[in-house]
Amino acid sequence: PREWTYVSNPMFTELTSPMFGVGFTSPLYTADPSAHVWNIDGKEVLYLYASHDMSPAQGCDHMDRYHIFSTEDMINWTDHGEVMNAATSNRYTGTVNNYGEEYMWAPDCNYNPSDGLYYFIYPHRIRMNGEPVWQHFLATSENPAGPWKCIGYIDGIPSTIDPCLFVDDDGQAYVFTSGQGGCWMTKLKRDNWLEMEGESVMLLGPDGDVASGFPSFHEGPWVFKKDGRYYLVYADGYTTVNRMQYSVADNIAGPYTPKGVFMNPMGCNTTHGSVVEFKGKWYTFYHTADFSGHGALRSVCYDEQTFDDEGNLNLLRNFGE
Ligand code: FUB
Repeated sequence: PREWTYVSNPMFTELTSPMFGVGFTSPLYTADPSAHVWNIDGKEVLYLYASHDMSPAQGCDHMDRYHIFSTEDMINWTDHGEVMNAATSNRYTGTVNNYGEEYMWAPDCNYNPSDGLYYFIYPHRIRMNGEPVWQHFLATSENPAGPWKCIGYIDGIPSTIDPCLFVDDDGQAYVFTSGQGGCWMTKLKRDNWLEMEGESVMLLGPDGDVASGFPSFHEGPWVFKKDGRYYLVYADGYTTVNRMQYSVADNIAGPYTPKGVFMNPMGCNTTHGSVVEFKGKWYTFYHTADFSGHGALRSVCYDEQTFDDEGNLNLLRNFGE
């Protein structure tokens, strides 16, 4: 039998849903977890930035808000509530709230050492000149769970999804995104994360990972650094479900060497996750749809992640397909 270590379920919340009305009570479905560890008042705290699944009928095209979670022990989780939604963001963009066109998908967050602020980044599909386009918005806060103030979007990144906001040891920030045929890296200006330093570059194409013998890059890039090497984790395009693969590089801009699959499908057609070190152990966060039985109502969970002697990610529990 499958056993999941969930973050948010069974956690029930009251939602206002265009489909079900005001005060509709539902499990809080979450997906696409981005995990970060911050030092808060001398304590290590793990924060989780996730997408929020809401409607089985409309699926991902209905996600328009976020919750943030935190833990100090990987057992007890705090839900910091609804921290951002399309209506809030629309106040900045001035666009009309129009469900179905204004999705907000997999977010991330990072800390900017130069101004001491946390930056929440989220891909928001909006209409520009009548055309749908994904923009990567930034919201800042003095605290890792908000309250957030939207400051606009990073103008110039190709219309892509799933931003991973990675800050290197020297404080330089990069955004990794997926779409338009591959994985993109965008370097940000040191003194202004709303602006790009140069152009976005494609790091991995859909067929870049030939070593595994399967179609490779699909979406959901996540970058972490361990022992001086950059690990790029992502969902592949394996049949109708996705597995998680990874590539490694000595330089952030590559070349990235494909290392293959480290997570088989985990009870959902999409996969998307993050790998993080917390209090001496490593964890991989991902999502499964087993709790709801519906691929558009996902739940975030995690497993401990181990590495072999060469620093390769060991395969996670293999529940098969
Ligand atoms: O959650 C919406 C989308 O589904 C994400 O952006 C993708 O990575 C996939 O998980």
